Amino acid sequence: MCDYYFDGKGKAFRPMIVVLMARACNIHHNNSREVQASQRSVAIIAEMIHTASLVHDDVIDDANSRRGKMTVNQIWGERKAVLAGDFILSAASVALARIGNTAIISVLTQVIEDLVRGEFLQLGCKENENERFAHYLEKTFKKTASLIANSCKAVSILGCPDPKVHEIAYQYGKNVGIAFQLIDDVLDFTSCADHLGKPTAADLKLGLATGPVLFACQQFPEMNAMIMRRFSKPGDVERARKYVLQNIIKCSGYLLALKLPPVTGRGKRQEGG
Ligand code: GRG
Repeated sequence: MCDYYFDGKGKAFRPMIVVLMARACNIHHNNSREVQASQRSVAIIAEMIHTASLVHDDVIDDANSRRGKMTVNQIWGERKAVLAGDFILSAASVALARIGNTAIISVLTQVIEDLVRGEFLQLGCKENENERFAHYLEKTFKKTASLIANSCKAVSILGCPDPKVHEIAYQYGKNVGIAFQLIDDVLDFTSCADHLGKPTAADLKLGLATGPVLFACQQFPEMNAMIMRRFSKPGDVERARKYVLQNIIKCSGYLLALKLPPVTGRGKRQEGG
C-alpha cells in the first residue's frame, strides 16, 4: 500500500524544486555543483510528506481516483489507507531524524503542523466576503506552499550559512507553492478528467470555494449564497461552474489582449491561444 504511489507517475515537482534550490545555494556559497546527501534526503522526505498527505486527503474527500488510478482508500478501504499514510509519514520522520540536524528537524516538522492546520482551515468558510480571499491564501500557504517553502529553506541551511539566503529560499518556495496551487485550482475547472487523473470540478463538489470561485463571485454576486451553503442545493455545482468558466473566458480575453496565451491543461501555455 505504501509503495503504491511511488511508481514514478507523480510529477515529482517538489523534489525537483528542492534539488535545484540546493544546487543554487551550493553554487552561491562555495561554487560547489555537488548536491549533498543530506540535501537529497530533504528532497526525498518532501515527496514522502506530500505522498502521506495525498493518501490522507483522499480518505477525507472520499476520492476514488488520483494520477489516473484508483486511490488507496478505494482499493484497500479507509482504515488501511489512514494507516498507510501514517506509515509513510513515520518513515519520513525516521529519515529526517537520520539527517541529524535539529534545525532541519524543526523546519520540516513545521510543515506537518501546517498541513493539518490547512486542512482544518479548508473545513471553514468566512461569512464576511472581504475576509474570504485572505482565508483562502492562508489555507493555500499551509496546505501547499509551506512544504515547498520549508523544504527549500532546509536545503539552503545545509548548503549555505547566510540567514539572508535561507529567507530568500523560503520566500521563493512560498511564492512558487502559492502560484502552483492557484493554477491547480484553475485546472480543476478547465482541464478534462483524463488530463487531471481525477474528476473535474472536484472542489465544488466538496463544497470548496477556491480562487476561481472567489474571483467569479465579484462578477456574479449571487454566488455568495452558494458559497455559504457550500454548493449543497441541487444545481449549485453546475451553476457555479458555469459562472466560473464564463469569468475565466473573460480573463483569458484580457490575457489574449496582452498577447499572453491562456493557461491550459497541466499548466502548459498553449501556443496561439
Ligand atoms: C499526513 C502529513 C499529513 C497531513 C494530513 C490531509 C492533510 C493533513 C493534508 C492535505 C494536504 C494536501 C493533499 C494538499 C494538496 C496539495 C496538492 C496541490 C496536491 C497535488 O499535487 P501534485 O499535482 O500531485 O504535485 P502529484 O500527483 O504530481 O504528486
